Amino acid sequence: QQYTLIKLRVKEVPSEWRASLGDGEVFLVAATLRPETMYGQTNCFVLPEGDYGFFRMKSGEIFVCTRRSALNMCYQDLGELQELPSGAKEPVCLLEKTGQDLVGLPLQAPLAAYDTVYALPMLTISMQKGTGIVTSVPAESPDDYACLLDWKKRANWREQYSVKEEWCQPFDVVEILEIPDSQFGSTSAQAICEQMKIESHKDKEKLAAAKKEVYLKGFYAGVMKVGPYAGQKVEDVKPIIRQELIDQGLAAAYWEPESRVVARSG
Ligand code: ZZB
Repeated sequence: QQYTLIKLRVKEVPSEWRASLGDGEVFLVAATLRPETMYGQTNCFVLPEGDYGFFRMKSGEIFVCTRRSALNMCYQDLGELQELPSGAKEPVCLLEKTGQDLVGLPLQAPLAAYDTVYALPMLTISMQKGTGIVTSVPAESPDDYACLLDWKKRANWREQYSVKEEWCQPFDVVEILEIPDSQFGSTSAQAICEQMKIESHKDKEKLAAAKKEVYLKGFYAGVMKVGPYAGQKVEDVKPIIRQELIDQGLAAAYWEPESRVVARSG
């Protein structure tokens, strides 16, 4: 699976963390299949109980992600491998934190309309896929729409996960593309979540069906509404936008081996 690794720069690194990190720039790195939707980012998601590492890359930059994805990055020449006394090799990890520790970090997200977006919890993130960090595009991704709405409307969840209102409430959905002649219009995620009566982002089965429904339509029938390629087909501009992000140092190519389905017996 060929992903794009989007680099969300941490605008203020807590000073207690700096002793371990040195002076490298720190990025939460999110794996996406839809780089052309980055204009619509409103926040970023982490798994509160997930384990994340701060890994030093060859460039000197520090990427926050799962250990598993950091190891993949080393084999793709992004990350640095260090040899242990035992002879085993592993990525260079400067600091470890849980997702809950990352909640509330202020981030600069490439191409986003908002100057600063925040890391919020998402309880359904898989740590076995991508980097364990998910960037949020509520206009087009039903999971992201449902999750951002949960933080906006559920004060008790906000309290439980130490989410401040100012990290979610001011962030309206940013429209990025249009699906002509369809019921979905330019906020397909909201439309499908309402149509399917999705109650929360924990509604995994309905959300999987919703994602399937809008994914292909947005990609193959979508027309860009914002940015320098407004008016052009999503399918045509995706590779161009992806390459521009990479050339500007705002993203990197990231490849993931197809996940194997492990059959369990008994
Ligand atoms: C931005 C985006 C915009 C995404 C969109 C989707 C959509 P797939 O096909 O299952 O590989 N994602 C990435 N990593 C994880 C993870 N560890 N756990 C949960 N979700 C994850 O799906 C890849 C997409 O799932 C990625 O692309 C990311 O969200 C999310 F408009 O990034 B996407 C209709 C979907 N639209």
